[in-house]
Amino acid sequence: MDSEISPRPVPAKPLLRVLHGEAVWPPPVWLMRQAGRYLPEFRAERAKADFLTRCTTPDIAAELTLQPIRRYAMDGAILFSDILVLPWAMGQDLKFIEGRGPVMEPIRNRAALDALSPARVAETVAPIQETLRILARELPQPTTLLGFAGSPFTVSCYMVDGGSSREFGVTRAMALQDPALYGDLIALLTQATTDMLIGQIDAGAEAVMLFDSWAGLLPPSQFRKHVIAPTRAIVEGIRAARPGVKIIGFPRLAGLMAIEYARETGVDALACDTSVDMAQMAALCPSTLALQGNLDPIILRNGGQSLIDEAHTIRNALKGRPHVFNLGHGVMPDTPPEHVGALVDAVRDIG
Ligand code: 1CP
Repeated sequence: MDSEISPRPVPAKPLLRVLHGEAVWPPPVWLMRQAGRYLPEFRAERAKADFLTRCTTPDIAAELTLQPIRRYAMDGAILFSDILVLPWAMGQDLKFIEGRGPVMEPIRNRAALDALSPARVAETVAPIQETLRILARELPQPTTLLGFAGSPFTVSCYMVDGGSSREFGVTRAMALQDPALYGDLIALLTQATTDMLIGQIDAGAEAVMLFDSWAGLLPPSQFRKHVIAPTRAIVEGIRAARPGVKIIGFPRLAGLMAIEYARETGVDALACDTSVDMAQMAALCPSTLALQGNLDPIILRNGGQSLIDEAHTIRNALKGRPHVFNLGHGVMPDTPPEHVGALVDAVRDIG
């Protein structure tokens, strides 16, 4: 049918088409943290191995990635892994503690930074490459396989503070008080992230996403230095090595700085957090820039008619523009799985 309407061959995958700057209706949909504790089949797998083992055992990681695809036929499948796998692969001690989150041996001086070994990343992440190869074979044809990494700033927050925090005060103080040390850490992460993402692409990732969850903590001068500049270097590094691969950037809670981020980094898609009015963002960005987002995860957890209405409001605000429907942050663990089904149906309903 499509070929009768459009004379040119259209790539089959809706999500990739949007990342190429095409408006697709209804928009493709996937959700951040779509593999997670809200799914009973995820909790069943979870009992079998600890988190890092799950990330680095190809059969388990592939299974966890596929679970939400089987249930909801999402347009995107995001590799099951974590942004903290990179510092762990460089030799930094990492544990995920129930109820507390990640705990790392903090990097606070030159000796600790020098002890990190980017040379060992390729070997440590080899099982993750294998996960991507399995997924590239097993995913349904229309589903786009997404690789990812944390952005240098957000990963540095966990590395320097040593775990989760609301403010990441130790990291932000180091950036001001010891700019040489902090700059070297960001430079190390920029190169290691570029290399790791190229490795993911070579193993089958069709597009990649950079999570900068804590970007909004920085004032503009620091944001330009530690978010925009490293992200631009990663985008340029990937483009030079693997031309044509699409990149999604997520500068969470960056406010107006997100516009400068999109322009200056050259990402193909800007993922928007819950605070963004998508119609306003669309008016402020070039029409070829894909926007991703941005339903509030609490609205998803809450369900009901307000979920359907809000999903339609976001979708309709971006009609005619390249848009990937998603949340503004990850699925909450206590979200009823049937709400996710209702959301996907609402996004795809064009009746
Ligand atoms: O099994 C468990 O309970 C562990 C929970 C879990 C999961 C499922 C963690 C611990 N990480 C993940 C997977 C994960 N993390 C994915 C892959 C799959 C998917 O999205 O479906 C991705 C893309 C991430 C990315 C990630 N990890 C981010 C960026 C996105 C965001 O949520 O802001 C961050 C900040 C992390 C760090 C992290 N990993 C896990 C925890 C508890 C944390 C700390 C979060 C915090 O500080 O608030």
